[in-house]
Amino acid sequence: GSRTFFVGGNWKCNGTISSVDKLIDALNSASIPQNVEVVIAPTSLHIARAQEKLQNKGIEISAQNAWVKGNGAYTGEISADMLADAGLKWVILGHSERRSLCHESSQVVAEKTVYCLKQGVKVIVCIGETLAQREAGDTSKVVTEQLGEVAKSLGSDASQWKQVVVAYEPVWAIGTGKVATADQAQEVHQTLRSWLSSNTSSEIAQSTRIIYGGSVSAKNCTELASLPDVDGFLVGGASLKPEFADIIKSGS
Ligand code: G2H
Repeated sequence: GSRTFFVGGNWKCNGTISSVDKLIDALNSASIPQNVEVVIAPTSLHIARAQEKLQNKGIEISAQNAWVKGNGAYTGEISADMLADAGLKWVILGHSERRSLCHESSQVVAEKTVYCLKQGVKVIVCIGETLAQREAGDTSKVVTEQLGEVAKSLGSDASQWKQVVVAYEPVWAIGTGKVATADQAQEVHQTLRSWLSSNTSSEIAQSTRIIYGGSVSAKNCTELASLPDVDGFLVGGASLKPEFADIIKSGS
């Protein structure tokens, strides 16, 4: 297709100096297909270490979150200004763990998105429904409302959307080993793309990467990667294992 396949590795709150070194060593010897974009997200503490060690030019490093504003009296936070200054090209925003555990609203996620883009940091924005929402038949409504907050801010500015990857991560599939079926994933991805087409522009809908996250593994990635509206993955647990290399290959 016309969209470059995107594979993100979200390391979440995991790692030691030595495990980071080992993961980066493995990634340095991994072959990254020309047509696959690979981004890994270590913890804030481990980013500098990963930058130092990473030699594979096919891989970029991402943060897992950023503060909603610039530098200042915001104890415990990291700003997009710092990410940009450190040479980071990407940040993950609105992961469901941050939405549920840290009470981040879609409004805050949209604000963060705008701020990060302004600093020149590209955004992987996460959306997804809970099991209860899916069972109530609210999946489309929930995910389009979540994406809608971002769209309210970005409008139909294609140059802004080019810096955004949308990660659809059904909450019930995250870290549970319960991956969405191909039909379930394709249905939501298609819904999101047609929503983008109606609410931004067909150009933006066609060019925006919509990636899937939630228990992606070497076993299930090939089928998911073949779906017309799945443009890559955000991988959690499996990004800490050797199988991450196989998941990267599924995109080529
Ligand atoms: C979803 C995903 C990565 P996992 O959170 O963002 O994690 O692959 O462990 O379900």
